[in-house]
Amino acid sequence: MNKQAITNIKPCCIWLTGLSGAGKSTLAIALSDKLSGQGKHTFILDGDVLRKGLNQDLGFSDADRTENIRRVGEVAKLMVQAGLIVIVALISPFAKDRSLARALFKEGEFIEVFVDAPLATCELRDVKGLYAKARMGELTSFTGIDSSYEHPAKPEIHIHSDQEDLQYSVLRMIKYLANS
Ligand code: ADX
Repeated sequence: MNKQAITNIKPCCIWLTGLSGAGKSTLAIALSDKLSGQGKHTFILDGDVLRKGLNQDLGFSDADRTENIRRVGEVAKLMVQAGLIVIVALISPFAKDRSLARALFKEGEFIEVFVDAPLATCELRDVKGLYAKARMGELTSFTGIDSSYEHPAKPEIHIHSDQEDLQYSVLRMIKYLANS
């Protein structure tokens, strides 16, 4: 990937969706680092971070997730208008909510990336110990356990994070962005 290709990347919203533990935040950071290293202005909107501030009043009911995604979509839109490359990392489990977020943007500005890892893999990793808690009934409405995740039907990019090397996935995303 040459510098010229990266220079051509326009302000946009890269929307990473997938199960908890699928690797959305890791990908967001790696992509942001790569773009920032080439002088692009990026910002990561990560569910775990936002739920401690802007969205601290929200839980994990379907309605609260819808509101979470709506707010993040609106913030991302403003940031794209300000000229940033925005990387969103949210489970965003429901197709309807994701398409409402997409509808906020101009054609081509919203890039849905399905960060795909099997539930069994995410559960085995269990980085935050939340799957174990959900299995024991200490956490309810947990995505993949007792709350559903609707796979994106036609994501712009589909990443098998359990099979692909991280830097290869970053390269795939940058190639897509540079050619769109
Ligand atoms: S979303 O469904 O509304 O898009 P979001 O990405 O903001 O979710 O937050 C997900 C993060 O919240 C998970 O990575 C996990 O750390 C934490 N979390 C806590 N409770 C739950 C739950 N019931 N379901 C999913 N994630 C949860």
